[in-house]
Amino acid sequence: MKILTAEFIRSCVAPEQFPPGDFREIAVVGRSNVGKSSLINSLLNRRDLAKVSRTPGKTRAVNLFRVATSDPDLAQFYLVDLPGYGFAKVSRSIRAEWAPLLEAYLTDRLPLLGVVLLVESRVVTDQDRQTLAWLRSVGHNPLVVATKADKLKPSERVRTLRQTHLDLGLIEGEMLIPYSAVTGDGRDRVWGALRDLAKI
Ligand SMILES: Nc1nc2c(ncn2[C@@H]2O[C@H](COP(=O)(O)OP(=O)(O)O)[C@@H](O)[C@H]2O)c(=O)[nH]1
Ligand SMILES: [Mg+2]
Repeated sequence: MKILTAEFIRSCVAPEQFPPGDFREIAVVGRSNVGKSSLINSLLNRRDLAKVSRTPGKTRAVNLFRVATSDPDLAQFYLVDLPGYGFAKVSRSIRAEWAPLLEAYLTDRLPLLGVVLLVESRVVTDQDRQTLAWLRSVGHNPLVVATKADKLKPSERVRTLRQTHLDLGLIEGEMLIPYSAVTGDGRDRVWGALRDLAKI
């Protein structure tokens, strides 16, 4: 499968700014700094389409990227970079402003085809578990991806990923895809899962 085009469309800070539902959408969710923007760039083979930040909590908007692929099932869709949760460095009032946007998007958005939940390999937080539970409670079955897999020592990789799977409360057979935006590890598996999602 080829990425034919990938372009930034817009940053939305209010539901009125969401597109009219012309294409299906796949949203990327996860705590701030987990690697959402890096995963989007890596999936799309682009260096800095989505801004990668060293300061957690900078992305406060819903950022839409339109992607055209050579895959007939996926064809064109929006990849959606959502604001991260768990931003220690952002004030409560600012956080209160965009949590409703995030919730509204994830519960009411008709073109939303699927959700990719990112967690960091080895570092599962209560907020990750709560987000997974909340996503399920509103009817999503997120594809769970463990980012920064390149940071794992090869000798510990299998054990650590199994522990991450366990810490998330995933059950036998539920997928946890290790991913590295640095090496491209997991990229094919994630694209495969997105294609499967589009077939349904
Ligand atoms: N080693 C490693 N670092 C990563 C990876 N993905 C992201 N990072 C780093 O983690 C930090 C946060 O990444 P970013 O994509 O901005 O996270 P976001 O806040 O979830 O969008 C940046 O310093 C990235 O360079 C990865 O796969 N491997
Ligand atoms: Mg980001």
